[in-house]
Amino acid sequence: MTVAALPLADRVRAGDMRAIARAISLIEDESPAAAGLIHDIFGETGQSYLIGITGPPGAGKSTLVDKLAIETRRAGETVGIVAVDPTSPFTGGAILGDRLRMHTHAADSGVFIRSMATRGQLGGLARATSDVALVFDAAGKSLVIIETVGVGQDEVDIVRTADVSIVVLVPGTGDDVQALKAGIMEIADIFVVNKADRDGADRMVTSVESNLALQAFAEGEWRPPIIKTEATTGKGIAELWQAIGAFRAHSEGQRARRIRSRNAFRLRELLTHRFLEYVEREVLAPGEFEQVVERIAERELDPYSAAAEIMAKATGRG
Ligand SMILES: Nc1nc2c(ncn2[C@@H]2O[C@H](COP(=O)(O)OP(=O)(O)OP(=O)(O)O)[C@@H](O)[C@H]2O)c(=O)[nH]1
Ligand SMILES: [Mg+2]
Repeated sequence: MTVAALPLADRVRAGDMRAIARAISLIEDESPAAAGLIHDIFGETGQSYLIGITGPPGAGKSTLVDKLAIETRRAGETVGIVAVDPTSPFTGGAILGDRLRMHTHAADSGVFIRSMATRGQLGGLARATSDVALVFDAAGKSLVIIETVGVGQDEVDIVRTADVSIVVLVPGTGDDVQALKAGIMEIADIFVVNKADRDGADRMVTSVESNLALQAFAEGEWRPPIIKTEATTGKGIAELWQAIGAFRAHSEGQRARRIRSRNAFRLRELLTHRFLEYVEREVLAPGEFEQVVERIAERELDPYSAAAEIMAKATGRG
């Protein structure tokens, strides 16, 4: 039997690039076949080390990830990269970015990159991103890097439940404190201050330092290091890779807990999605959801009572 004739899951497991691409497309299109594929491969996943990278738009995350990929390849790792590209699908930004980045690694079959454009539904995107990570995992990539913009709880959760969470900050964003408030500070295992070639990099480092100084770290507890990088030139990338290694060694005993919370997040997200889908399809008549929304708009009904009514209908406990 030729490789192409094998079931998709087997070809993914064999690390076949075209099969990986096909699997990702199924996931992206929310094809029912994607659930079957995840079913087939899930048992063997959990091997890859997941690196989550987040930060404000334009912080240089993609540039950093590309340089980091090169560094990890030197260390003998194989890498799958999935980036959530916030660019509007109308501008084709994701596709263009994808092409440019693939070009960087074109000669290297050890790196696989896929960007996913946000299509408005962030929840679906979080699900798709974690599924793509599973595909890379099953395909035998030793590292999976997930890049998301640090906006929206789902995207932050993806990174929070990775094996290591990296938060990228940049100097000169006007108000440094503003960036610190973005709700992504708490999740960092490692801080990166990128664009260190710019004015204010040291000030940014100091801001993060003073933020960390407010927290009480127990004896032997990991204290997030702050790494200055210049993603465009690759300066600081080796230090970042070292910090990842140090965190990995330090947190070995906690990895199971991370995986657990990753799976809890995934299950919760899926259930929420499935339940809503069920309610809209099976419980409510066509257009009923919109009618309820209309009644809320008219102040005839409050959202709590509306939800209670729908819950009662769905559970038969009216
Ligand atoms: N001066 C300077 N520019 C950088 C550095 N790193 C990245 N850039 C530039 O910053 C811009 C944004 O870089 P990206 O890597 O696309 O940033 P991103 O965080 O992935 O952006 P989004 O995915 O759109 O949020 C590009 O023009 C990069 O060339 C750096 O260290 N120094
Ligand atoms: Mg990017």
